[in-house]
Amino acid sequence: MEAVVVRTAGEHVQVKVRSTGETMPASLRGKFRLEESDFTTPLGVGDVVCVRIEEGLAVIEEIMPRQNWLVRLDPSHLYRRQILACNLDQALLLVTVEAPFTPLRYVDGFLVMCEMYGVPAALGFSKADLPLSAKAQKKRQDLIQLYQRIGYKVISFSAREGRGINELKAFLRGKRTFITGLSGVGKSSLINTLIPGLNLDTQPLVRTTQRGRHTTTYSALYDLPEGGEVIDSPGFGEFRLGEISPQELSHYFPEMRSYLTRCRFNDCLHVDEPGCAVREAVEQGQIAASRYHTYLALLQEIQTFSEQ
Ligand SMILES: Nc1nc2c(ncn2[C@@H]2O[C@H](COP(=O)(O)OP(=O)(O)O)[C@@H](O)[C@H]2O)c(=O)[nH]1
Ligand SMILES: [Mg+2]
Ligand SMILES: [Zn+2]
Repeated sequence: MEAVVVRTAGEHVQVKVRSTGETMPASLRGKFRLEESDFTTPLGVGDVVCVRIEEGLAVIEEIMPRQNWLVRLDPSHLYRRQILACNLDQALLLVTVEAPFTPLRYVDGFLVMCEMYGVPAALGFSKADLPLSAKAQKKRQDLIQLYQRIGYKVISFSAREGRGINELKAFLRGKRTFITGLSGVGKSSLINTLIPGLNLDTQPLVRTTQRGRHTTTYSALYDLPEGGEVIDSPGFGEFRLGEISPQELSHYFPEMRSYLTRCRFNDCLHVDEPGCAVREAVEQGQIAASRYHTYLALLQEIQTFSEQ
């Protein structure tokens, strides 16, 4: 029988059987663990699987080929990779400039990951109702403009007041969307707004640090009332990239692509080589300095990783 993985929390998996719509716990046969031991778990939310039902338990016999996936390096193991979600139409990162503070490096890391795996990415600037200082307000506006100019879809919204929610609903309708962002950005609050009656747990920020608490410890897929599905996830702290070469990296920055053929050396890494068109574009303001800084930081991380 065919089923879809609708929840993963470490080894604990739940599937929804296609024919009956029933959700039940699932177990993985040992062979999957051996075959894909460089992964933390061999499957992710959104995977299509073949199951055999045994006393209320779905025994997973096969994982069907994936259309795409999002994968990061597992922060708790040097070489292991972690599947974040599979078979996605798009991914949405929630961003806040304050409460909690979302580093740009985090935003760009997410966007590069989505580019690597061919998943269309969008940004949701959440908590639009929060009063911000003039400086923070300007920063929020500047960032929205920066990412729009690069070509990413950006939606500003408030789960609390409803501002922007219709635009979000239109964006999500009929699609399967992976939703992520730091703890406390409002992922579960948004999903509760989209799906009345769901009542996912939400948690106030830690007052002194204005950071989120880890409430959601699993990834789970939910059906939207107007069609489509969203995947809620724990607040991943970082998106470390595996399986990527230094030469490849700049191709995952869409605004750099048109300059790449104009560098003097065709193996230019855009660090300190003479005649680098990317660096020139940064100096002239055509490529944002913040994006270039992330590029350099990611490049260093990749080079360190491949030397290990
Ligand atoms: N002011 C305001 N607070 C929000 C909004 N959305 C979420 N929050 C608050 O932010 C905190 C974290 O929300 P939660 O949904 O648990 O974040 P998650 O960790 O990303 O799932 C909670 O105190 C929420 O009430 C919003 O649109 N406006
Ligand atoms: Mg949550
Ligand atoms: Zn260059």
